[in-house]
Amino acid sequence: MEQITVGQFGLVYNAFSFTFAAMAAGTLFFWLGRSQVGPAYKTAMTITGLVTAIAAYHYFRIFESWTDAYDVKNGVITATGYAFNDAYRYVDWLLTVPLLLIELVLVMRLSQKETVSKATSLGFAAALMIILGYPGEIATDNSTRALWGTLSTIPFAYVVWQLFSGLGSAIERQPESARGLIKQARLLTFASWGFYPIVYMIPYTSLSGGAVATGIQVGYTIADVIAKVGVGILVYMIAVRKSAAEYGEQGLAAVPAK
Ligand code: RET
Repeated sequence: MEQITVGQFGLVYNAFSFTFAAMAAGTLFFWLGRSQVGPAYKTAMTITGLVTAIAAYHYFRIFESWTDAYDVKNGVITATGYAFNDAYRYVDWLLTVPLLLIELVLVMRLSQKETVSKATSLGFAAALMIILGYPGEIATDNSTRALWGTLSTIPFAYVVWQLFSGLGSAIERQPESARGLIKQARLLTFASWGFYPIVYMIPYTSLSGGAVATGIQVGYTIADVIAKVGVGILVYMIAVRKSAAEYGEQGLAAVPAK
């Protein structure tokens, strides 16, 4: 384990703790928000809450793994010998990244054929990106890290291209009132996703030891909050706005409860 300082340990500890709370609160908000949207958007809200629920569980485990990896006594920190487990993060991504893309596709309410084909191709590429990234993340030498990172960038580039070109034409068919928000959700997805490969490259900077481990953990954590809770809030706003456009401002009350 890298030798970290007590301050670095505390920073990561607080970031994990905050993120567990944000994911758990997001889950409640998104699932309760189902009652505020029309029937066509309820599945999108269910999935948005599922993403944060899966992440809340994993942040709880990540937090525990972090506290198991170090001992702080009398202001001195020592590694316990239990390695911090990076697999929780990658298993979390493996489940939630395809779901995040599916939530974006669902809220657009495309034809059934388009929904299935876009959700499948985007979901598959996202899973491949995570699987290829993992061996690099746990590698101890920088050249193995670079090799897997480069391979993972291929499906990553496909997803980004699909978000901009593939979904681009579909956006023009969305209700006028929701178009701006959908573009914002796409931009926030793009910006937050772009942050992950940058964090992955921290070991190539002049930082060393504990600063690298701290930068990676805090960086991925910030990106996760934006990608899951931030994008989720935008998806909720899109669903509310599209429901109003399609079912009428007062119309939602008239939609029979299921
Ligand atoms: C890796 C490895 C290096 C190359 C690339 C990567 C991309 C990771 C991404 C992760 C997105 C995660 C999300 C999580 C939760 O909400 C795997 C770091 C391109 C884009 C959105």
